[in-house]
Amino acid sequence: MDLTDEATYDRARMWDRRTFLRLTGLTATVAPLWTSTAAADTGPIVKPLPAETFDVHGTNAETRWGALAGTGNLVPIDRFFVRNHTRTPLLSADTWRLQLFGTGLRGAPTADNPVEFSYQDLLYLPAETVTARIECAGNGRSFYTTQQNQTVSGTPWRLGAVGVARWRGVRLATVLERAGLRASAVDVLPQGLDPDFVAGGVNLGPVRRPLPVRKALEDVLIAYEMNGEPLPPDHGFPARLVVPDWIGIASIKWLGRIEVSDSPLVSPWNTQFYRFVGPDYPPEGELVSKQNTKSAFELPWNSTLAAGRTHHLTGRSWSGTGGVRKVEVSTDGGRSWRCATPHGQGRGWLRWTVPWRPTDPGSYTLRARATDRTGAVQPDIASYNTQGYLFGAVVHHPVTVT
Ligand SMILES: Nc1nc2c(c(=O)[nH]1)N[C@H]1C(S)=C(S)[C@@H](COP(=O)(O)O)O[C@H]1N2
Ligand SMILES: [Mo]
Repeated sequence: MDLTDEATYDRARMWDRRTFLRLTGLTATVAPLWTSTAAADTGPIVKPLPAETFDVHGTNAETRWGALAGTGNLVPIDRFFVRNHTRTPLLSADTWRLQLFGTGLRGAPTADNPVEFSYQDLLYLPAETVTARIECAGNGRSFYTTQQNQTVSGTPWRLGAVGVARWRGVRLATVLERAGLRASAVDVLPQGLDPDFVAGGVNLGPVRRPLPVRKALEDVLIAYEMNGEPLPPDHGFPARLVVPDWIGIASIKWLGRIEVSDSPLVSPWNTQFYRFVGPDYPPEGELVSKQNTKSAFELPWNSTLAAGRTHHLTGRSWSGTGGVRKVEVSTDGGRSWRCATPHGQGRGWLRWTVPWRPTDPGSYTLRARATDRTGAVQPDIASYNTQGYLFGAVVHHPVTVT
């Protein structure tokens, strides 16, 4: 960080003082606290996981959609899903460094002698705020089994592995340029500081997945704030990537190192996982990068509704392929459909509502289907892949009317 550079100094001076104090104050007080109290006796996730808000799957916690009813466009931190390959590491912002190295940087710095940025350095760089959705590629996976009777491997999420937040941080482009990005660079490989991931007895190393420089320069953020708070430990403190519209694994948490290369990079997270594999795909599989389109009701699974009353069903639809144009809802098992009405403002997804007055008690399935801006409609059947990625078919949401 060179404060003799006039522009840099000016930005430092102009920094929103409240944010600055809050973030820097935090590094002195709160971070050591986490280190001393939480390490021994918490599970893989640090924040509380009340049963009415989360369904826990091993090291992961999914948001229960009923817990989003009545919330605004952003998912509050205490309800935001957590996807951990291993566990949340407790890092100190004081000792943390972001290290960049590789043949795609001027002078080709090595991993042993990288270009470094401290937490303070990031805070001094020009900041940007974006509202963006993060969604796990496996979101909806359980429906391959429950709706399509297919066997898939991986965490059996319903639809709660998705959330929208306001992220503040530095553009990855800014950091890459300051680190000396060369025109010949093609890929970057961001790595997390969480423990190595071991699968089937094999240590696959730190969680990491390459990203083309083209995407890295377009809209990727190195975020240090979430919904106006310093990034919470479970969501990547001190800093994480936010890669809009791409599958969640691209948004590496607890960012520690970024290799920048003038040749393509690989990791198990783009060669072994997060590929479509199965009868409909080539033998080597197909890379999963962009998210698809999904819809969910803000109702508990198997919830009970009173007959003879009007219920204002609410839900949200979202798409990695350029936003949602229209949402239709069926309350009679897909025989008839009517348009839902959008409500609220905000990016990341479309919130909608539709009135429903069930007359007769019994079991019903609610369905919502979105049309994206390209005109593509959520299908009835999702195309099978062995790891159950990108379940984009219409979900059958069971409710009981009494
Ligand atoms: N270092 C690291 N980054 C990670 C992961 C991880 O386990 N380790 N999980 C990824 C996956 S698969 C997803 S879906 C998102 C989830 O982000 P969240 O836990 O903040 O909701 O983080 C991604 N970044
Ligand atoms: Mo994920």
